[in-house]
Amino acid sequence: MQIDKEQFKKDLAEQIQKDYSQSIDTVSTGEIYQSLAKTIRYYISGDWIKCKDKVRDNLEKQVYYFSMEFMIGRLLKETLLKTGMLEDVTDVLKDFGFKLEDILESEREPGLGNGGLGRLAACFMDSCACLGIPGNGNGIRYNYGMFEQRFSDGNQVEWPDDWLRNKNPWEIRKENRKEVVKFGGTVRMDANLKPIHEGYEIIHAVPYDMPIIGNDDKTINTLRLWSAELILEDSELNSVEYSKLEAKKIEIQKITNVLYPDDSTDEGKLLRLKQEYFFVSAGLQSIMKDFKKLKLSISEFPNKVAVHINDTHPALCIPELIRILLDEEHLEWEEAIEITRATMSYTNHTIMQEALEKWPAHFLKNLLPRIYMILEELDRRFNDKYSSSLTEEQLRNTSIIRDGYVRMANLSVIMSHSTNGVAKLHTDLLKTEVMKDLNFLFPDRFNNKTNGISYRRWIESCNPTLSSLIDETIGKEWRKNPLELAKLNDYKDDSTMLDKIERVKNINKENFSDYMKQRYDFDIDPKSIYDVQIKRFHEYKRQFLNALHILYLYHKILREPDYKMQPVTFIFGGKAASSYYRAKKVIKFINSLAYHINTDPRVKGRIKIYLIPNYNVSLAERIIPATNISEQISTATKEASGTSNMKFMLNGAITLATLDGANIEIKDQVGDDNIMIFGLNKEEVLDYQSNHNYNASDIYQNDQDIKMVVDSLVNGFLPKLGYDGIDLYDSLLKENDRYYVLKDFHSYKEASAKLRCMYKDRKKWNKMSIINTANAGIFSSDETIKRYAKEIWNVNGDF
Ligand code: Z57
Repeated sequence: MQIDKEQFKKDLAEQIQKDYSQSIDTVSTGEIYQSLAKTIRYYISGDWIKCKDKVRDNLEKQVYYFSMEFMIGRLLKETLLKTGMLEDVTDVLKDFGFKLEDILESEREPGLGNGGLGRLAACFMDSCACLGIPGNGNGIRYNYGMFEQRFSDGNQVEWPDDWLRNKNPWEIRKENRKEVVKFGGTVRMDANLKPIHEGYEIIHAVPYDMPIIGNDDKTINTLRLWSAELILEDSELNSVEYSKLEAKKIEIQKITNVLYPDDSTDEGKLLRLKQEYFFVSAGLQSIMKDFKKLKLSISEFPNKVAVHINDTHPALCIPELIRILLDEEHLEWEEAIEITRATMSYTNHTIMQEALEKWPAHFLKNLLPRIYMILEELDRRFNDKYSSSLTEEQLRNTSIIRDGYVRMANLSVIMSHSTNGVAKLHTDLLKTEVMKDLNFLFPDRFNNKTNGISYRRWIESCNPTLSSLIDETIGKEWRKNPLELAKLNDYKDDSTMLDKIERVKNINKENFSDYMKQRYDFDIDPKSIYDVQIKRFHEYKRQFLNALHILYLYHKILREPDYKMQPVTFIFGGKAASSYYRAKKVIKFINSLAYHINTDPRVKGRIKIYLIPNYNVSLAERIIPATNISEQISTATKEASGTSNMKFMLNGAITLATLDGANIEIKDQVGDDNIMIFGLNKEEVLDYQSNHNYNASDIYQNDQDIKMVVDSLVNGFLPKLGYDGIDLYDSLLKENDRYYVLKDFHSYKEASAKLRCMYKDRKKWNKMSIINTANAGIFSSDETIKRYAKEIWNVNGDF
């Protein structure tokens, strides 16, 4: 967008005056941020309207991506980059005496997600807009986002994340587009066998829309987040008791008050179920309203609307659409089912049993009686149709309702036309292990869509130094077509280029080190290797393995005071679910280890370790460009895909990895020489799991190094850890090490040593680095989204 700087200056000053009744030289950076964001929002509003009109007038098919989480990160810088306003706005702010950097820092990050799943949704929305695909997000406007993580005595403490306190300047409240969501009550059949739902409670859902901006402001889509509110209709005025209003209001607002801080665990809570139905029902009702305005036959619905279910959290989309089609559009069951299946598609993000959602049937029956009736009918029809062709076991594995539980994953596969996994290995495991019986019934529905990442945020915006070097070297085309990065392969032996690659990384490392000093008063030697593991704390991700290995190095240095090694800084970042006891113990372990190592003069200049508090998108943007080694060390088969692995690779880090998730595809891209693989593979893990022949105590008893390291969890070697090592010790020896930490210990240790040793040959290292960046093109979420658009949603865009 071409802007007139002088005009923009006036508009900004005027906005500040309107917002604060103050002049620009008396407001804070936080206040400027608010007014600046609003000014930009007004600038793009014309394009936003045009885009909505175009989609409607051309009867274009639209995608609605339903997700409990959209971890969109800060928006100002992205918006300036995409609209091409970055330079002009920087100048305008300078004229007013402000630094853009400071304004950017004052934006609060919207914490509307936990981890990979939520960030993926954000990358996908970005790609849809940039590819000109009419794709909208539908989710929840949580009052409190992901908690703020602090440490006290090495323990994680959760603080509320009051992200809306200073208002969200990007959103627009649309009260006139509110919907009514019904909970509770009973259903009876009238004389014509039509269901009558009575005695329910109504909750109003008010949408807040945010623009999702494409490149060169070609397309602006909408992220619609729903908020639960008490809105009194005139008709109710006589029936509500004034004194009870406040209590009722709080009760209602509870529904969208907090984001569940659980990642990959099934939190069987009634409130969570309410959240799920709330945004599903509001979203589908509003989609249906828009569709009805088109005056088409209802059978056209799947030709104009694709609904995507991001994990099973929004799986109630299925019975909700059927409800609307039956009860409000008066269709017959067969047609309602057919339309619903043709509309819905589903992505599975995990094979971890504890994360596959199951709801107690009575929950659903009480909270959503009409929805439950529909689920029962779907289950009955499924049984009718398939019971004769399936064994009893197959039927048990596939049916929707069993043993008093409604299984959301089965529902999603049976009632959608597409189920995809998020990396090749993950999809294979779905088809051959976790969902093998459903795959037997519906082989054509299963497909793979390996995850991807947005290049706008994960290189162009967060790593301008590397981006400019790439521009200088191969031109700017890669910014539109990431596969062009492959041209960098021609420079892998060009020593000037390799020097430049090194210089860029060093600049990024210095910047990061400065930031850490200034923000956390932590000293990092920019010459040390930056070895990074940033992700949610989960046993299967094995931060524990990483930390045990650091403990091993510590012992080794104490034992061999002259041990020579490349200096390394181990950096961790991540939150543990507040209820995840063991993950919190790993955090405590790392913090204790960090205390002892960082204050011990005997290891000075060799190893340092730091767990950065409150890891989030903004921190990731600082850490990833500065990283040398990317730790992707989950137990094989457990990490569905991973996406930080792709971000690191793109920014030139070398991956230290197990053969899990998308690591395998990264290896295929860069070749065996440019990644460091270790550990058990899928076959070995599956073999241990089915034969129950893994014995962790054996390893512990027969291996001196391992014994020493494991013992020092409980023998007082780390005084700061206190008794908190006991649970971790037990996880290895009493619980037989469910994630094969001890089994993989040695191969991890050796892989790590080898990789750090390779850093000495800087030329070779830089070559590996450039090869990683050059071959990261296929992991652009643009590429992923093109496949979703063609193979699942059947929608068009400008590609
Ligand atoms: C979540 O972030 C993921 C899976 C889940 O079942 C839930 Br709940 C949350 C992650 C996977 O663990 C990653 O491996 C994957 O890359 C990401 O989803 C996006 O697909």
